[in-house]
Amino acid sequence: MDNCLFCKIAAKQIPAAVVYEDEELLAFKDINPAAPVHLLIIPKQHIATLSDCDGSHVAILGKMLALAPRLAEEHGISVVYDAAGAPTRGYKTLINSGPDGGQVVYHMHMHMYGGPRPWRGMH
Ligand code: DGP
Repeated sequence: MDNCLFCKIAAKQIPAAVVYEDEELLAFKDINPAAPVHLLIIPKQHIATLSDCDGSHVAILGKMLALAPRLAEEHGISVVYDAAGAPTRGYKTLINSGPDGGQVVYHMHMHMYGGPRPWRGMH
């Protein structure tokens, strides 16, 4: 898409702090982090919102979700179990869709938030 910010980031026309890239996906640091770790995972292909997805997008959606635990591991926010077996750390994954969903950039993306709380504007 000609005027899409995240298409331009995917095409390296606009710089970003890239943390992962393959043929289909890109992940980079959010420019305005709401948590100590705040990453965005995008498909390189332009998909405006989750509402534009159907069964033909199962693979790319699955790849986006499956990338999260790998990035969590690399950024120190994976769920780890303490000596008593209780979960510690962890992260939030979020896809905003449309105005009521709080979406601002109309190239579908999944947020990953993690790190010590509090986080800005989130529970
Ligand atoms: P959303 O509200 O779900 O559409 O979130 C859009 C996010 O994109 C928001 O957290 C800020 C981030 N963002 C906006 N512009 C840029 C940019 O130019 N670079 C980077 N890295 N992130 C951006």
